[in-house]
Amino acid sequence: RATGETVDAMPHNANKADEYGEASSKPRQGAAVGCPFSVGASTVSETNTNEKTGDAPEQGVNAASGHLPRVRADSGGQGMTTNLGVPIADNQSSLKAGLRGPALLKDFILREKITHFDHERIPERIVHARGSAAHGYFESYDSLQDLTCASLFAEAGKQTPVFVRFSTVAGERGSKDTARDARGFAVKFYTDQGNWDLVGNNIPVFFIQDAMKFPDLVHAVKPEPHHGMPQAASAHDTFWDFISLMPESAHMIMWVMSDRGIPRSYRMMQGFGVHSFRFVNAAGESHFVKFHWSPKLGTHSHVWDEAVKISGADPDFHRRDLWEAIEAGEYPEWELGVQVISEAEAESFSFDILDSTKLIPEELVPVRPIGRMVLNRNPDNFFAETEQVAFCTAHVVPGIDFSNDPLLAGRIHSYVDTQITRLGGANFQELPINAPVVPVHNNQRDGMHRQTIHRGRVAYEPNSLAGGCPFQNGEMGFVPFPEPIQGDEVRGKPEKFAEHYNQASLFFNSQADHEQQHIIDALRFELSKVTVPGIRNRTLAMLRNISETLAQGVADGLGMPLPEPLPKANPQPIAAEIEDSPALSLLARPGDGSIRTRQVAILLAAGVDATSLQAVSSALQAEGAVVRLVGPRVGPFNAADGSVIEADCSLENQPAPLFDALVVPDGQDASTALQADGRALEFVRDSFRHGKSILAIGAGTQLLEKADVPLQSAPAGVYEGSSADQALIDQLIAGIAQHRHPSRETNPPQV
Ligand code: HDE
Repeated sequence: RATGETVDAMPHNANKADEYGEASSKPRQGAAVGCPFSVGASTVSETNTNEKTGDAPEQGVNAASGHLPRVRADSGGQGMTTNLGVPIADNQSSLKAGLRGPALLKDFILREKITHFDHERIPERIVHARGSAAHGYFESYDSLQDLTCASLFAEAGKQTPVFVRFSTVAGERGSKDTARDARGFAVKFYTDQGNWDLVGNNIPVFFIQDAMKFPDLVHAVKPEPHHGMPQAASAHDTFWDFISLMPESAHMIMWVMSDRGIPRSYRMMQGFGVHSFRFVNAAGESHFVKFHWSPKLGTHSHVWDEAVKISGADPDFHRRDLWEAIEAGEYPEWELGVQVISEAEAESFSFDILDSTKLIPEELVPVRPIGRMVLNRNPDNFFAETEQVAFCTAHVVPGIDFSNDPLLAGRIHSYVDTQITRLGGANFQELPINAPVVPVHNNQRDGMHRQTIHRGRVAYEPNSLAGGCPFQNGEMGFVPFPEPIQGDEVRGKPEKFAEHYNQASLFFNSQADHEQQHIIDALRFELSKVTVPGIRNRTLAMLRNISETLAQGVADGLGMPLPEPLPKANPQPIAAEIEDSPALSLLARPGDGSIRTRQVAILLAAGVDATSLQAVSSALQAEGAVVRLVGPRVGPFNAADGSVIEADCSLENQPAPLFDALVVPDGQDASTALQADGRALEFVRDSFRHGKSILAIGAGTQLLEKADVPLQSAPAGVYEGSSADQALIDQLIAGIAQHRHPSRETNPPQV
């Protein structure tokens, strides 16, 4: 929809009457009425005019748009055509032999339209089907030439366009955003030496050690094959059956069951390359590296009850959050850091750096910041960009190479392979979103949907007819690190891979008290959905090897006795380097302390005190928060002073879990009306239960009392006052900046 004026200018469909009876035999009136949307009225952040039709597109600030304009289309001011450019006279009725007669096969316009429609869907991704993406750029802090010859790190300030897709793993394409799951964090760098895809997750480790087990893992977590349930959930028998038989998953399970599995926003989670990769410099020297993305807004999560309720109220919660922030110019930003390890150091650890179920604690090897990434443009078209983007771990550039992690090896094969089915052939890299910004020259030819028109008669090398072109780049090209390799062919794993619990314990022990409790609660929930007692029991036996407190807490929650610990694959204890890693808690990254983009609900009803409402609203907006006025219905309400205040959303369409904080302004009549509305009481209770900051002014406090908020115990993050003075508002702002107030949590919840 373009603008308000355009809609008002078209109060009804003036062409409609021409579609019936005699009038339909004459051609329609033409473009003027049928084309109300003027050029330049796009809702996306740029006006995109098709280069083929004339004006050059506006480039915006993002260099990534540079290679997309040639394929962008915008129908503003254009007449409708078939796919072959034939002008279409009538888009309302099929061609018939007589008004009540049969439709005619020769109606190529109808047939083209329906045929195209019939083929609009492509297979969804086997995992990570549900996702959202954005364009942006990466900027290098320094020259990293001592470590890598990768051109994107060549000098300080160098910018490289990126396209980033975030995703859940298990759910289908239309599933909810707030499922408990790992999140994909896939970054495509369009470097000037080709595309590099860093296809990571928001969790630095993985469930399994070897690609051989990936299909089993995915079959176990996906909906059970006989009845297709549950959707986007790991809380079922087959998942926990597999996990409890695969103790190497213990560490990853700690992460997924922690608050990391239910992030508040894609903008507020870390990302990790997971595997060890190599940086290789121009002299051919190699270092192992682990990649870390750290969000400027800090790391924050939902609580489980909130995530469950959001999935009903707004299944697109994370998609909307990312989209709206970028449209508002609040560009999300992450810092890229690397842990750099020499071969010798790698040997010295108690764990194997080729084992993706292990991380390298930051206390052992600090993370060195090397650049920042800013996402500053939403895609123009979800399908063409977010759906068709093809990330592949095989896409590396000179200066970046693989390690021998056996999980990574499988991925190097899998991603290219899966795109061939998903995107319909071997030419998927020619799709605009996948194409590099540098020219492509080789002798690969033909295949489904080939776009390039190769000229000349030579498609082989060596050749003399084309002067040897395209020629090999030699040492200027991608040269694999010449790692000396020796060994027998064997199906097996190195010794250190057999230690499964040290880092699971490290993670659990490094969490704050409430974070530990959330892990216990999550396991209680998941295992209570498991119907086979033996699977619950075996999982408890596995948890005993991680932490007795954890195992006992979960067992109590299930009403079960503790079983014997699971026998260990490696009965010899291996001493871990450290037993506490503060960096593993979400609290380690509180963010920049601002409340920018935080969503705050101000409840209102007839008789609300306009002064306190407006004072809080303006103060919050001045801090960059997004304020929504929530009424019993949308539309205007008379305030106590006779002014009119418009509610832009309602208790019904925008319930409490969608907000970060709640404000109840003064106004006796408004408070009385809200106290009589069960939805308003639920709004307060959910805000309280989910640890949100709550401010009540004057008569607004009565609503909190009616909702059983235990005001007498002065709960953290609940602020009251007789008027909206600055000190009170400052308390609220500081409270929102803390994200939430876990000290209010009780088990079970009191409110
Ligand atoms: Fe993936 N994974 N994966 N994965 N993965 C896919 O590729 C696979 C793994 C990750 O936004 C698929 O294009 C194997 C680890 C992300 O488009 C597929 C193994 C990590 C995305 C595939 C793994 C990931 C995928 C499905 C074990 C974190 C979404 C569709 C050997 C480091 C990318 C597709 C996007 C997608 C295979 C394990 C992250 C089937 C075989 C570990 C973020 O190729």
